[in-house]
Amino acid sequence: MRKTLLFGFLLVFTMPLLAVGILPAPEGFVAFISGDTLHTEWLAVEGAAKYSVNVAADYDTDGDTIADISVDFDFGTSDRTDGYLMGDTFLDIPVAELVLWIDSNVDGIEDPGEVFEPVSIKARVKALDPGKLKGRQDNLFCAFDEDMTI
Ligand SMILES: [Ca+2]
Ligand SMILES: [Ca+2]
Repeated sequence: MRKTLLFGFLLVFTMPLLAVGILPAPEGFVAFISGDTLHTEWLAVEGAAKYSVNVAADYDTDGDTIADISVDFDFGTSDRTDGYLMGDTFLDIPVAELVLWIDSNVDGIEDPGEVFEPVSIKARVKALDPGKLKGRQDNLFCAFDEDMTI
C-alpha cells in the first residue's frame, strides 16, 4: 500500500519534467552575405515554434587589421518584420544591425572613430519551443558556420 502511494506521488510530480523536450540543434545551417544582408537558413526541427540566430561579430577598433572586440547578437524569428512566419526556417539580417558604436566620450553622438563595421562574422541557430512547463530554452545551437570576412 505504501509503495503504491509513493509511486502515484512520483508519477504526478515527475510528469511535467518528462514532458520537457530539449529540441535538437537544427541541421543544414547555411549563412552567407549577399549585398547588405546576412542570409541564414536551416532545416526545420520537429516541435520548434521559432528559432534564434546567434551572430558573433568581430571588430578592429584600433586599425591594426586584427580583430580586438567580439560582440554577440541574437535575432529571433519571432521578431522578424518581413511578413514571414516565426516558424519559417530562414532569416535575413541587415549587416547594418551589426555595426558597433563605442560612444567613447559618452555624448550620445556618433563621433569619428567610434563606429565600427564588423571585419568578420559567423552565425549559428537554435530551435525554440517556449511555453508553460516546457522548460528552459537552452537548446543546442548548431555549430558555427565558417567565419565570413566582410
Ligand atoms: Ca585591432
Ligand atoms: Ca560620442
